[in-house]
Amino acid sequence: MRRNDGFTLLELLVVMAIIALLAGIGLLGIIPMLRSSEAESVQTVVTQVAAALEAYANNPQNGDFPPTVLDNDTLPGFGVSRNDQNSGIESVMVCLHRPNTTTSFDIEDVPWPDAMENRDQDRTQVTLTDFGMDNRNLYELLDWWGTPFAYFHHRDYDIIAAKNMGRVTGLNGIIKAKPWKSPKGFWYRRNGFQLISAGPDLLFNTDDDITNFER
Ligand SMILES: [Ca+2]
Ligand SMILES: [Ca+2]
Repeated sequence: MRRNDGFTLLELLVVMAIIALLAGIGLLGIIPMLRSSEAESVQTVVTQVAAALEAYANNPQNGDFPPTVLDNDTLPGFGVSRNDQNSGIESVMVCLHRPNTTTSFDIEDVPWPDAMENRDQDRTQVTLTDFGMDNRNLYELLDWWGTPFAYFHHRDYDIIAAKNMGRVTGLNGIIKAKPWKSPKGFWYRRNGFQLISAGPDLLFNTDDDITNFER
């Protein structure tokens, strides 16, 4: 009987160890699931903004995607002194929210708080957007993790990559963004644009980036 009790205790320990192991695996399994739901939200917003930009380009009044950098050619009378930070996403925000513009993208629909910020605090003397009192601010759209999106018009892919020009004000200072190339060496969306979230690692051009194209 004593010997049987011993085996029972050992069996109990084995069962407890297995339960602990399974619980550990279960907890580990939940962390990537949470991450992926955040990434899913960002992917949805990328798709929504991309659709709004396609509609923008298809509007004969515009005839093209927003430029990578706002200037007087694309917005006559724009007249801002540029600081070369966040230029792509600022251009997207201005183009989608210019006064009297209709767009399918509504900043209020972004499912995380504080998705719009003017982190580099650049402003202009002309009215840019229909954002009420703050319509002279050059705003950035931020991803779930607080990094401004990067945006590149296809005609600028080469020069931005060559000169390493994509400067974004991340949470911890300036980070660099480049357009993405396929493994075969072709630009993704070479006739369109690239819209890129840096993802949870807060860095661009790494595997967790969330983009408007399949990689
Ligand atoms: Ca800004
Ligand atoms: Ca990244």
